[in-house]
Amino acid sequence: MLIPAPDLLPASVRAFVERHGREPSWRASAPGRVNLVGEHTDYLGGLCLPVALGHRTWVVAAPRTDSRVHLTSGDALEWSGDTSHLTGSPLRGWASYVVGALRAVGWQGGLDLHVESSVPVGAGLSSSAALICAVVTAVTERSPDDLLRAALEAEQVHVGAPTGGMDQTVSLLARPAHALLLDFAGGGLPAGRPVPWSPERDGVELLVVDTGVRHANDDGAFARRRAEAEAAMALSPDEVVAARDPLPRRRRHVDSENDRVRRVVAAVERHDWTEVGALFTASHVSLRDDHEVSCVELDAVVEAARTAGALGARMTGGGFGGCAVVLVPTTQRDRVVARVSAAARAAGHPEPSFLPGEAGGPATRHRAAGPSHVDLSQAQ
Ligand code: GAF
Repeated sequence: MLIPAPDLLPASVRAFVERHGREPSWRASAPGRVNLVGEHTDYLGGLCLPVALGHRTWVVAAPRTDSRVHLTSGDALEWSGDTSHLTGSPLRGWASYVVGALRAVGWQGGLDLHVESSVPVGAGLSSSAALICAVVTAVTERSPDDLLRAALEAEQVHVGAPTGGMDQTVSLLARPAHALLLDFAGGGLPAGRPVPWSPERDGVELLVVDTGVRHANDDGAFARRRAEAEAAMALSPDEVVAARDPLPRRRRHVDSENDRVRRVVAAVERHDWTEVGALFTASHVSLRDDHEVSCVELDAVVEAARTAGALGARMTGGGFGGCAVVLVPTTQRDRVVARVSAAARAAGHPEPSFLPGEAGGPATRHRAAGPSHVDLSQAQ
């Protein structure tokens, strides 16, 4: 019923050999993520609390002796260009993330590269950050902070998506069985603190529900919301009171969401899952009504999950489609899954799918003889 997280390293190597005719020199993978709370706050110097997923993106690659860059993927997607593509204006489509990552690390020369992924694309689970982080991890050996700088530059400068930095940070720096409390105050790389996150030990699970509604962070809606929120945060308290709708609501979302992050961390640390669930739901209401980044399908998932026995639920990620996270007692999980699916069917929404939300590990280089996991968070 839950889509398990597969190990796609062997399939990636096999596909590379078939499509590029030799063994890859480098193998790496990086996780997608869900955010527990703290949404649309990273680009405003605020707080967020993401976890890495078990679902990952694998990249295997080898340098070429000519100047061709030849990219293939498990979806039969293929892109080929000259290294001249590594400079110039942003590209579109999936290859832009790979090329953006190569630009950001200053890649010189030709390259063959193959991608396999179990992170659903456009589902708000940071498939683009997982791809970028897997590429920078595969083709360079740098400190985690340098990899993070490159990953941020790839998406924000070379792809041109106006995102905040949460996704790349957790993909590169996550710890298994931990959430990562990120504080973006100060403008540079965020300060991070791992927060132990194992609700399973108390009979509670995090369930990821993919509504099947797709979106992209570079499609304009995200940028508009970001601009409004930035304008709202630049106002003094008096100006907020006098400002025209929607600015006061955007401001209220950001201020209340930062406060909820602090309260969720405190509740997690005292294992108060009822309170964590209530704060999840309050976050969803704020994202729906004040920040206006939800959609009917996400609202329906949250409502159905809650009435079926979940402790709380909320949309996760950029919104406008994508996924919800549901905090549910394990004994109620199957019932919640059935009721969420039934509600979607009754409303004529796409059939949702369900992923486990256990907190996984960070981007990793794999040695040739199989998945020997080099934990980059320990590498500095
Ligand atoms: C997207 C962005 F990429 C993140 O930086 C963050 O702003 C998130 O939406 C919303 O919290 O995933």
